[in-house]
Amino acid sequence: MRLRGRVLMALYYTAAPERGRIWKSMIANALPDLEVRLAPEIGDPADIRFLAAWTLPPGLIETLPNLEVLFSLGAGVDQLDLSQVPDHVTIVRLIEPNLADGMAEYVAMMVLALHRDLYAYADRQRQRLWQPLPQVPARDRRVGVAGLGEMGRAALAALRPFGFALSGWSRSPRDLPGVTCFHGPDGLRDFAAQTDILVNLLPLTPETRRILGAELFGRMPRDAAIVSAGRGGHLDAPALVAALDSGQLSRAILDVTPVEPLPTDDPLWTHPRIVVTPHVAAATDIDGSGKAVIANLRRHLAGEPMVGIVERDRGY
Ligand code: NDP
Ligand code: OXD
Repeated sequence: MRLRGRVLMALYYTAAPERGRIWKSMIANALPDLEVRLAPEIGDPADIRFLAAWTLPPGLIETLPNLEVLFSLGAGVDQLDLSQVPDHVTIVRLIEPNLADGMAEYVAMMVLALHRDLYAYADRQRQRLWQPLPQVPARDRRVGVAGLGEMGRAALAALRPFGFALSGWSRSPRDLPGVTCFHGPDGLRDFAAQTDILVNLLPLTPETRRILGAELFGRMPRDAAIVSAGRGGHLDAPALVAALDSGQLSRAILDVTPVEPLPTDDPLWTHPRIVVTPHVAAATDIDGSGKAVIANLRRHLAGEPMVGIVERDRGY
């Protein structure tokens, strides 16, 4: 594709600069007329039409008068301060198959571990206790996924072959084969009441902040468990500890925590019924994400709609 005039993209790959270099060469090969500059060497800020970043350095956006598109380097956009981004700039989140595949693996691994009492047996092993637990058939285990987007649907597809009783919760009504779907705040009550293992794959928005809290836990069946791989801001950590300590919840698996990295003295590390993984459920694949951004740049430059445009009023 030939591009008209100078078209520039700045990459803010601050956490993993080598990834920026790989993307730069991928984009140069795919779109030779697009000049990519790696931050902080972005040259004249007025040249920049596209920006890719995980987080935004404060004040950066206002120095880019010709910015058209901001690409999030992740599926979520809450880590970008959207209030900094002028209305005319389109915000695009990352949608690519490797991310969904990684999430599907993580959710399947953790739901099976809870369903088959892996952590209870690990506790018993430490006590040298040869003591079987009753085995619950998958059809009697109710697994509910909060968030029926790219991640939630991939997780449900991975869980389906095991025969779990599946349900899901979203903002608007959804219809997924083999999944009992709930939506909206009223639907959340019914969804929670019939969920033994709740998998959180929501985006973080003002409506979903601290949604994993006392009210939701109290509505779930006693002894239920949660797997949270959305965002740490979804969790009310003291409420989780209280629910675990009272026996309302049996276990929690947290891939995301209110503060990341989780401070070494945080009680979530040492709670006997919490498992923490360091935000690794679905790692951004450098090749897949580069290809997804290139495909969107091609669409945009051809005047076609991009995939993954964020609706600002919804926050995701
Ligand atoms: P999508 O935008 O595709 O899906 C979001 C889903 O959440 C939709 O089903 C949406 O409902 C639902 N939702 C949003 N707000 C509400 C609400 N207020 N009430 C009920 N449902 C709501 O996002 P993805 O599936 O791609 O990603 C989800 C999140 O997963 C990301 O934002 C990120 O935080 C997290 N993530 C974590 C990773 C990790 O490694 N831990 C990796 C990748 C993503 P509706 O269908 O009606 O729009
Ligand atoms: C994402 C993430 O949003 O990795 O992509 O959390």
